[in-house]
Amino acid sequence: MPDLPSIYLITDRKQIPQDKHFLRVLEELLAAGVGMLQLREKDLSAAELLPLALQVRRLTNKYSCRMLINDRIDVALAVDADGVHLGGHSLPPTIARMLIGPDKLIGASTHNIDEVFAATDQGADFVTFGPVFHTPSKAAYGEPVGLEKLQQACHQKTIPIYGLGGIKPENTPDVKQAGADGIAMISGLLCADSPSSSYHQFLKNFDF
Ligand code: TZP
Repeated sequence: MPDLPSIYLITDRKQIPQDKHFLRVLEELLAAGVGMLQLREKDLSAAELLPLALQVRRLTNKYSCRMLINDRIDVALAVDADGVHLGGHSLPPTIARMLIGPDKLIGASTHNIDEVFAATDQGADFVTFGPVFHTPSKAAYGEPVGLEKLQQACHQKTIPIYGLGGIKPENTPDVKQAGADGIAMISGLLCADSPSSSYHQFLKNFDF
């Protein structure tokens, strides 16, 4: 099983406060110690994503942070990312594994225990599970699954689970208590007044 960090940063450059710069916010978080990042910029075509992915690859290399690309296995290969993160509309993990090889990471988004089992059977290395709570990021992710469902999934899983969706410093200990191996976040890190302080707070609250 890969040794994964307890915090998984997911990007959405559109949520960056207007007075801030996406890559500078990322660099602040990487310098603070974020160890795994998913570049998730779903509105970009492959041609638009590639130059951004190359810039983020340079930063993640500089700070020894693992970088996964959401959905686009081709772009992940092109920038020599550490892996891909697959959603419900992506190629299945079995096919992704054939394409990216045995040494890369495959993450999968899940919303219920059946999806966790399916992702596990298909060779994913880890899953995100959620939304656990109401998320400020968008209603598009559906109704929150809640801590109880997370706990049930965590008790039955055999690969690491990251709780995702509406994770804040104050509910982080509950996610840990439910049995999650880590927490995955967009707004909690990217939109914080001080992203680096927020990262340290999350870390403290998760690894209590
Ligand atoms: N999948 C389920 S919830 C979510 C995704 C990508 C967004 C989580 O965003 P936030 O801002 O960390 O609540």
